[in-house]
Amino acid sequence: MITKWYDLQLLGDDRGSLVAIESCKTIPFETKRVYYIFNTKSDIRRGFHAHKELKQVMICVSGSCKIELDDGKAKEVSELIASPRAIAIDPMIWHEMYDFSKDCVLIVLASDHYDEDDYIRSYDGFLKEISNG
Ligand code: T46
Repeated sequence: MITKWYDLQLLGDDRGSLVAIESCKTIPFETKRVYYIFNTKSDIRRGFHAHKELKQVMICVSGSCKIELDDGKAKEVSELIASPRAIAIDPMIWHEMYDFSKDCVLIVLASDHYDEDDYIRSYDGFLKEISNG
């Protein structure tokens, strides 16, 4: 199974909802970076890379989009909808996001600081790395 979900606890009361994410508790790594993706056009596809070492989880907090995860042998597509669920983007998983709704907001928690050298941006290069083990 390529796709791994983390079910986050929905906390809240009659004032509204709240979700808390704690490093090494709710998600299995220490978060060193948080970024968010929004205002993406519906006909845009983004991602098109895998990470060598970086661990990430992605949460859709508004709207929806799809994500395709590819381990070099099989591909799985999931729909992300605003909910207390996080999807794992593990190292050496090629990923692409698409079908963004206008109001889609994705929050991503990452295990390390930004490092372009950690990206594999060529699909052929990704397949080569996978086959080299
Ligand atoms: C990922 C998916 C899910 C930075 O300077 N710092 C950062 O922390 C990030 C994430 C990006 N950038 C720069 C690099 C590019 O010039 O922002 C620009 C857009 O990033 P990128 O084209 O990589 O965006 P996506 O949506 O294709 O990929 C992003 C993350 O980069 C990536 O790690 O896994 O979201």
